[in-house]
Parts: sequence; structure tokens; C-alpha cells
Amino acid sequence: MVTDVPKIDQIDAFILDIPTIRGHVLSMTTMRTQSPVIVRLRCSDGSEGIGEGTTIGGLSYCPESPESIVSAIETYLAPALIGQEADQITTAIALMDRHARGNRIAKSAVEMALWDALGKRLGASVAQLFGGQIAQDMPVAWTLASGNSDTDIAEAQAMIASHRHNIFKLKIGKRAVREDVAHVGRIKAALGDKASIRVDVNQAWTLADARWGLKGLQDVGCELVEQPVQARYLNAMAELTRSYEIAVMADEALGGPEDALAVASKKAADVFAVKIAQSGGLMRGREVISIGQAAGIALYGGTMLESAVGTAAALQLFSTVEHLAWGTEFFGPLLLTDDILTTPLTYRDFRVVVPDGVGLGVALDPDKTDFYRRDKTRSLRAVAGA
Ligand code: MUC
Ligand code: MG
Repeated sequence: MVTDVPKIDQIDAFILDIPTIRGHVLSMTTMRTQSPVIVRLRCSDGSEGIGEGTTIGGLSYCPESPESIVSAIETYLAPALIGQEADQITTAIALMDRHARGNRIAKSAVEMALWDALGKRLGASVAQLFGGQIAQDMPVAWTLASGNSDTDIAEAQAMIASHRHNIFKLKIGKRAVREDVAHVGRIKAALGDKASIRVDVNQAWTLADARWGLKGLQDVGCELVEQPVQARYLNAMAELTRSYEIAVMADEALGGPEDALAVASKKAADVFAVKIAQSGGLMRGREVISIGQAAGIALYGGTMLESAVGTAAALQLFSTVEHLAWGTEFFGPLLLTDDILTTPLTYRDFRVVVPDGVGLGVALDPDKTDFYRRDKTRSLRAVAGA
């Protein structure tokens, strides 16, 4: 008997524009809207998968934008994959790499949809496809980035009181180093031992700034500094890693397994912030995790401030990782004024819960996606043929 092998029939990508709950002030931009790209992939047997490719602040964070992600998928990745066997994800990854250099976030969004569809066909979660779920939930940090110390303190106190977060990442790097250190010190003094305080500089400092900064930050009780200098300055990262007690985390320096190997061999970080999109997909993200584990580098689940679809993918993958020493920051959906799932993800007791179910374990609410869709001429229902 010949069984029909499901083929990839259709791949659609569209941008949502969802307001954030407040301005999110980063060293390179202030976000007031997040624009996730949602991918919907349909297979010849009727099975479907969804994925997400999201970046931060237009083109200010990395070389991909929401518009470039859609364009790369529609113009290059989808034509390369239509007609291919939907189960052959490794082949699909190789084909995408052959047809397009870079464009990691676009590739990641398509790959995510392939894993979701495969899981649904097999009746398995994506965590099962990656070897099996170990964790049911995981610690989840919140980013304080209002731009004002008093507002940040009030926000953190409310989060602690409601048992939503007690790990806080402060976005710094926009002001002078001493002002930033004073800002972090005020927040740590107000919250005391009730909170873990970390900072993300998003590459804004020179090495000289960073020497002052790391010394000042560890003196005020900050536990970790993320990407203090430019991603390509691995020697500077290595100097900072060995010179101070405060942990140094690589984020923008990690664009996939090759970068992870370079950071590890230069001893340029104590911690990897592993992001699926920045790694180029779940498979590459898993490889970055393995390189970190092999090198004795601690792990942290990072975010591109994805909506709930990308966040669910991260929960599925990281639930298979044995030890996440620094927890996660999978709070993306909470930064948005609205959720796009039929059943939102669960945040409780300072943790985020891995969704149950097949594939990514989540479903899009078509009313919400229609409402937030930038190109409103085609609704999700029309795309789905429903
Ligand atoms: C980044 O650089 O880590 C993650 C959390 C947040 O607030 O911003 C992002 C990006
Ligand atoms: Mg970062």
C-alpha cells in the first residue's frame, strides 16, 4: 500500500501591529508597538502549522525587519519549499539555507510552522519531537524599561506582590554609565533581597564604559550584565568576563551555532541568552544550547519579545533542557495590550507554564489576528479557506 507523503502546499506570512502596554525604552529605540510576523503553513493532507518571526524596533536591533521577514518568506523561502515533503524538516532547513543567506528570523518562523504541523500530524508536542519534556514550567523574568526609576520600582513591586515576577532585567545604555549605575542601585535598594536584578546594555558601551559599568553594577548588587559591548567585540567580552564577579551574558553575539562556538572558545561569556529566532530556528537553537552545555556556559531562555506563538515555541524547546541556571524571559505576550491565542499562556507563581497539547500547544484567535493584521485585505479565515 502506498501512503501519501504530505507535501508543503502553501505558506503565508503577515505582520500584526499590536500596541505595547507602555513605552519600552531600550538603548537603541523606544518601542510602542510590537510587529510579529505570523506564518501559516498548509500541507497537502490538510494539516497546518503556525510559526512566528519577530524582531525588535524595526531595523534598530538586527538586520531583519518585519517587512524583510515577510518579503524573504514570500519571495524566496516559500517558493523553495512548496511541493517538498512536510515531514523532512532537516531538508527544509538545508533548502532554506541554500536559497537565502542570513535571514535567520524568517527561516525560524517557517521552521517553527513545520514543527507545529509535524507535531499535529503525529499527535505529539514539539517538546516530544525534541526528545521529551523535562520541565512543566520555568522561572520568568520581566523587563523594567519605562525609562524612570520610580515607575520601574512601582512596576516591580506590583509584579512581586502579584507573584508574577521577582527576576527583573533593566534596560540601560541610553544614559551616561554613572547615571545608569545609580538607576540600577536605586531599584536594587528599593527591592532588596525580594528580587534578582540584571541589566541589558544592548551593545551600547565601549570597553572603557563597560569597565566602569561592570564594577559599579556589581557594587550595587546587580547579578548579571547582558551584551555590554558590541556583539563582534569578543576580546572585550572575554576581558569583562574574566575581570569581574558579575556574570556576563552574550545575546546579540549569538547568531547561531558558529557564533556560539566562537563565544565559547574565546571564553567571552558566562551565560548564553539563547533565542530561537536569533539562532535561526529551533534546530539551531538546540545546537546553541548544546554548545553552551559542552563548554560549561550557563543557559538562559531569551526572547525577541515575541507574541504568544513564538513564546510557546520557546517554552516547548526549553522544556527539554535539563538546567536553565538563569531561568527565562518568556514574558513577550505580557508586554502587549492584547493576546492573539484562543487560550492565553499561563503565568503564575513567578513562572510560565508550558502549554499542553500537540505541536506548539497553542491556537490563534482569528478575530484577533484579523484585527491586528497590517494588511487587512486578507483575513486569516480567507487564508485558511474557512
Ligand atoms: C534583548 O535584547 O534581550 C528581551 C527582553 C527585552 O525587554 O528586550 C529583549 C531584547
Ligand atoms: Mg538582550
